[in-house]
Amino acid sequence: MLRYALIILAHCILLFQIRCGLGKDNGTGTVCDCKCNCVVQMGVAKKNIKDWIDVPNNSNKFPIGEKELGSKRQPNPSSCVKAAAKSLRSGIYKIEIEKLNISDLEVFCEEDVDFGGWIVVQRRVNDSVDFYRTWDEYKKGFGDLKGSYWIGLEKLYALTSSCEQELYIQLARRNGKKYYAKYSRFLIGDESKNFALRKVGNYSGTAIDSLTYHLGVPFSTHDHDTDVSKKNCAQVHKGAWWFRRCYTCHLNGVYGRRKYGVNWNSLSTEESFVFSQMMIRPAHIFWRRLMLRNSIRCA
Ligand SMILES: [Ca+2]
Repeated sequence: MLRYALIILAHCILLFQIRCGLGKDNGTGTVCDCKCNCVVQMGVAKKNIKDWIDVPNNSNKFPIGEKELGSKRQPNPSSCVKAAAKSLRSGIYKIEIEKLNISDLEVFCEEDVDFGGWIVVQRRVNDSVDFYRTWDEYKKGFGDLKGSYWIGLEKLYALTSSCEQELYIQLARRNGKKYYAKYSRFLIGDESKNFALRKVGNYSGTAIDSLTYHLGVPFSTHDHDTDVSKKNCAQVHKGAWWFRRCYTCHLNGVYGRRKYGVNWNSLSTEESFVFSQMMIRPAHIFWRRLMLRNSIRCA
């Protein structure tokens, strides 16, 4: 009985914090409820992140784990959630990847999708960048940050293994229709595991799940065949991916080629998408920071 009472009490506290945080900051003076539209909630979320960033260094309101760095130059942030929090604009920012000893890696931060704070790790917009490349090239990364781009498996491993990440995939058809697939977790293994796709979490979105089929399999390139098929999937399909036998999605295929193109089979097996973008963002930190900020204000 006591257990149920505690569960109900915990729900009440959580609901109060959400309503209090969103309601106080939406500028309307009204308490926000489930009818709030996404635009309002996105604005509130961004405003709260911006406020948090603007808190003076000597404030005791920083979330646990954040330290004042005194007169030393502050290191670059480790994610787009913080890197783009002041401007709230999509574009190129510098982040650090501690695991690789990189202090100023330029990345593209996407601020206009699902509350922002996303690091773009893959993008296809045209055929100007060749994606039929070697293991070393896929390991290091290639392309144009503002155009077609692959961040590199080493960096993807370092980012996804440093803290829990979620994944957001955008797709667009030639007829203009847009889709998305969101996965609650995204983790790949290190090079000794051939950067295998280790976690994808739960799917949500409009694109229908095509990625979970690839869970647990290593990454393959034409010069590094690790797929379970007798053939070399990367060579046959002119790309590189977490191939199994061979794929239900392959966003690194030949741009514009219908059959071996930029494919997402649950939507269409005979179509190359004209736009794809894969993005990652820390899964818990984003919401924990937002809620902490709100709970401080409401206290
Ligand atoms: Ca094979």
